[in-house]
Amino acid sequence: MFKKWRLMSLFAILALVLTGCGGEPFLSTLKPAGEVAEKQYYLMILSTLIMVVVVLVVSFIFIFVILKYRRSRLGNDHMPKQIEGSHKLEILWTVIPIILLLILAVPVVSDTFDLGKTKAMDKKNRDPEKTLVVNVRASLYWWEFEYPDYGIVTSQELVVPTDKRVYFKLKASDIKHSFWVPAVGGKIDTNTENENKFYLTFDDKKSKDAGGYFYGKCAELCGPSHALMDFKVKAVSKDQFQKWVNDMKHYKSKPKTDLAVQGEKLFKEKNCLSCHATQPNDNRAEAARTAPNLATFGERTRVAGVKDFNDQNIKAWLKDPESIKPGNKMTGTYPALNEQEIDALTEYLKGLKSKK
Ligand code: HEC
Ligand SMILES: [Cu+2]
Repeated sequence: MFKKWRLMSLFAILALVLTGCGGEPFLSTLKPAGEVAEKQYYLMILSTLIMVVVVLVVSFIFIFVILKYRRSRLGNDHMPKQIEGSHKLEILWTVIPIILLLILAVPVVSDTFDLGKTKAMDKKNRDPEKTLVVNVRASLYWWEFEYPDYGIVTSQELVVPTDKRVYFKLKASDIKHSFWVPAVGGKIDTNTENENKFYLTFDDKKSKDAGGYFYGKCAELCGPSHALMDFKVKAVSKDQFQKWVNDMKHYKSKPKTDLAVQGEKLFKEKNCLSCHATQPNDNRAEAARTAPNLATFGERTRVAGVKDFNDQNIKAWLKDPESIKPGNKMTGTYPALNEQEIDALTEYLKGLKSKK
């Protein structure tokens, strides 16, 4: 009896945990926000349905047989009808699973091929307004997004137009990571030895429901800060996207206060510039891009991908990045900063924006 209760409470907890999965439109696989996520969602529903039907039918037969053929009902000497080698039954229980597998296999295979259709991105004279390509590069523990057609590099926050396919070319700079925007689709591995390709679409209405931002994650265990390797996807209308591209192409950010000017100077003196670019038209070799591009840092919603964007968190990051993301590649690479230097750097970084 006691054992049963233990089992029951386990199931109760499991049910509670699972209800957590339904959740937020910016993060939930169960609230698909685009063509790809929808396809993946319906495949999930279909396979679950088939499994449920099989479990129900088998359970029903099981219980029926237990009840109907009890010894107390039929007596000790009852000998049931022998069905060994029955053609009818053999055919039945071979054909039914085959049919179920076919129902599952046809949409899975056809969707898999559909979702892998990336030819459009390799066309020679591709029009970026029709077929947008973004190069994604994953590094311990941050993300870089390059728009090769526009000569723009950003990091941590991916900006995309809604209601059209956005094509991604993905790789990793150090070890294997995996690109995943749960509400929109994926995941797909980012490897060091080859590039993967796929596309996603970001539904306009659903992205508004999600507050304009989807959450992205690294989905491949990559080290102590793997769970903190988050990014954001800002999904905007096509017009807004073109405006953003234009702002980024004509990027000019000048420090506005004395403190910010001081910060800019420190940014050079303290070695920051050796890793971080502060211009979006960053045309260094890819391998030389060793840290997040900070050109639009002042427009971020998060610091280092995980902390709310405010002065306190920027300062905490500059003071001791290790306390926020263990094992990150910035820790210990620059001389210790005093309070005043941190204030100045914070002021300067906050002013880095594409919009005037
Ligand atoms: C050795 C290269 C290196 C140096 C030098 C360096 N950083 Fe970083 N920085 C990084 C890396 C790598 C990250 C990403 C860490 C992560 O998220 O795992 C980062 C992250 C950041 C972030 C958060 C970025 C974001 O997109 O939210 C800020 C802000 C920052 N650095 C500022 C500075 C400043 C200011 C200095 C100089 C005092 C500096 N960095 C020096 C490599 C460096
Ligand atoms: Cu990772």
